[in-house]
Amino acid sequence: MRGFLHFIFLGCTVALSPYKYGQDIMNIEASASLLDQLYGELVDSKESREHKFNCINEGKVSTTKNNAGKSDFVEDVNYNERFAFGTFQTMNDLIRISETQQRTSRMNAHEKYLTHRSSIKFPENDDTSDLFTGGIFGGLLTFGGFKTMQCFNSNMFDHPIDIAIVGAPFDTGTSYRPGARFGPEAIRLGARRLHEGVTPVRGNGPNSKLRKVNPYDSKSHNFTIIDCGDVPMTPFDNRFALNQLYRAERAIHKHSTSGKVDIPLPKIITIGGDHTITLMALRLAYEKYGRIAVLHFDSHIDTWNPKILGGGYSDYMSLNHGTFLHYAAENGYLEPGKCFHLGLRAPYILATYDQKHDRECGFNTITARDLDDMGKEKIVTQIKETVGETPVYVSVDIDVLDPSTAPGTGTMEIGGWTGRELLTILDALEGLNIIGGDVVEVSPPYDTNSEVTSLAATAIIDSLLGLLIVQSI
Ligand SMILES: [Mn+2]
Repeated sequence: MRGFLHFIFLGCTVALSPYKYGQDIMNIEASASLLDQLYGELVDSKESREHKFNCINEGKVSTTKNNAGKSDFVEDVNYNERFAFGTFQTMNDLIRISETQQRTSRMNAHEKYLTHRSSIKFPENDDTSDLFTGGIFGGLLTFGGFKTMQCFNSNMFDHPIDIAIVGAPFDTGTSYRPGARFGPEAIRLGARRLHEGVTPVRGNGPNSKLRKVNPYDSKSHNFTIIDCGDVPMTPFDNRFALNQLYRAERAIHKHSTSGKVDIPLPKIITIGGDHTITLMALRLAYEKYGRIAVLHFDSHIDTWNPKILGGGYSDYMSLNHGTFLHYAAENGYLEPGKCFHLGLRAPYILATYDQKHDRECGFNTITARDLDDMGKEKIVTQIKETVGETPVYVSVDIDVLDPSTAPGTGTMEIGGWTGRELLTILDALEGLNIIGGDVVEVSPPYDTNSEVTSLAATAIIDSLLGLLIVQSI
């Protein structure tokens, strides 16, 4: 086979050892190549044989024997039978081969092919055991292949959930490019390859407990992880849509937990959707856990006073993806002074006022470039010392990443973190009391064909899953 592939790649253009008339016929005859055996007439056609014949005659390929004692130009034993090449003949001679002779040769060749071809043993016709488990492309699409159920149906509340993944297809709170309503399904597509198999870099070092976590191997942990699908959110009225999300996530919290891990409530990872959706998750978290420390990975502050961003002409237009943290602070959901912006770099609108207002909303700031000066260790140490035991919600706006890493988002800002840098910081949050999180602002219409932004979001959710699981192992 080596010689045959060699032949293909060279395209008959390199003269190795030209065939000379009178040379032993066995130099070009050998048993069928493996490729011929596997694919039969698909690759071993009359035309290909004629082509090979010409190449040899014109001295464009070698007929030198290789180490295995076979011709470099591997042929099968039926060479003569098919085309009556007792001796080398010109193509004119070939054409004169009788129809009967050709038919007989072909039948003989086919008989040989049937004995050569690879065999396969199929399961019994009624055996479906390999049809309902695993596989990248089989079944309905869920995140990482997790099981799904009707999580919002009260008849299902006695079905346990420890960690819920839920989509929030909503993008009518965006100020620039829309499209994030398509984020949840795109991120699930990006998660097709997540499966059993420990990630060797999870957890930033051999002493991390994260190193042992594999969310997709149910044998490696006791969590019941469910993909609840997407919440039906109307695209016609933001107020009603956000209320739908709130009620859906509230329903998830009504599920029992499995009892196999030490958590009081199901924990929720929300897939956005534009960043407005986080307000509903924070409202729910506050109702269950009290004031929350938000780790807000984003290039923008998102604490803008609605009078600055949105115009303030109506309540409806005031709540959007750049003001939701203002409302979270105003409603008392946030633990003042224990919240962080991470990766910040976008311009303010009214710089002095925006910064003052942001501090009043309770936030500390670590900019994108602070990573260069402080490094991961100092950043994470500052976060952990500040947050302490406070319940933590991790909200990741995909625009915290540099546009080269995540172009598929609504409001790109140059100079962001790479995927590796973000994952390194996220994994370093191991040890915090994380009660939930989200990934938002993935806008697939602006993504590349290779789904690079969705893939980044997939990895972030993977990291969040690890952080939730590691607390109970
Ligand atoms: Mn944001």
